[in-house]
Amino acid sequence: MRATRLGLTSLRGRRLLPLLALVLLVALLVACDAPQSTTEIAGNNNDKLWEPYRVVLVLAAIVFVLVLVLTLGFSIWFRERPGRPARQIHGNTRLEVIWTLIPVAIVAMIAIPTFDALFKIDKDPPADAMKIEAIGHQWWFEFRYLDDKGETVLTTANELHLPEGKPVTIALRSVDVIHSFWVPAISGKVDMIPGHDNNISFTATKARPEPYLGQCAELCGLSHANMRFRVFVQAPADFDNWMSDQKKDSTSATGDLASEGEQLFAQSACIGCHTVRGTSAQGKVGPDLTHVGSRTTVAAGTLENNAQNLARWIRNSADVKPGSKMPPQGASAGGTLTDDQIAAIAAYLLSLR
Ligand SMILES: [Cu+2]
Repeated sequence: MRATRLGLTSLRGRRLLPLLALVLLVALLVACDAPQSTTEIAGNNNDKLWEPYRVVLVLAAIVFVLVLVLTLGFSIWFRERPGRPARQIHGNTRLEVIWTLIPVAIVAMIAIPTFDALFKIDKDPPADAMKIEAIGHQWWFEFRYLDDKGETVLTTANELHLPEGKPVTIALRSVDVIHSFWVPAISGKVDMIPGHDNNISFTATKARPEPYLGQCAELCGLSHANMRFRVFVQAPADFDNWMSDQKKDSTSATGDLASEGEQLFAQSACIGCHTVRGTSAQGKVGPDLTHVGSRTTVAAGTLENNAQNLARWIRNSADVKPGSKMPPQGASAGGTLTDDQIAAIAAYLLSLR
């Protein structure tokens, strides 16, 4: 008698375990910080995308519960019992027609709000929309701010600043393979295709001090996962200040280490690929470094921007970003610069604010 009771308890315990694990998992997921969430609406496109998203969510929940209940129910109600064999059924035209028509109706219910939202998003931007060009590179984003004639007034990399409440239109391009521009909280993703111009237009609606995280959303090679960018949505006056600061050429470094770094940089291979406006560095292959010290991250959003990480990047960028196109500069990795020289160049780059 005692043994039976013990046996029952442990059996019930074993059945409860998966349920408890599921509850724990849900609790953990709910507590998750979601820095790249499409449910956080910080742009007018996401506002329109919410309608079809909600329809899909509700329909999916109904289908999930219904299928689960019926599957469990049928397994129990029609199971084989002593003296009653399970019924074998082959084909039922009426049922088959019903379960073909139901999904057709569901797809139609999803399609109507989806197309409606797509057409709303695809509307031409207003004539006074701010013009930006975003160019995908393996593996970083180049951003160019354009004037009314389409001339570049400012080039930056991996950090996009936008004024709150002002419409922007972004021409999406690529210099190598297909990439995709995606800031989940602000707008849906659009591909950046070599030789073909795509566009995305939206208005960022919520300024905040922390950046919105963006990510390349098209598998584009070894370091695709390390191809990130940040979007800073600012109050219009703050954005204007940022813009006028960024438009200025760089000034000479102050301090011994940074000055030494400035000289080393001007004589190094760096200037073949990078631009620092106001200096002899006019390379166009890598990111524009004119105000690199003012950015919050290096290596396309992978590392915090500080002297240590900059030095690590210069020494051997592939150590941070596998497959990186920037050749290693540190003597220890096959380059020509000593650790002291790299530290000086990192100090110079940080001084470019
Ligand atoms: Cu990618």
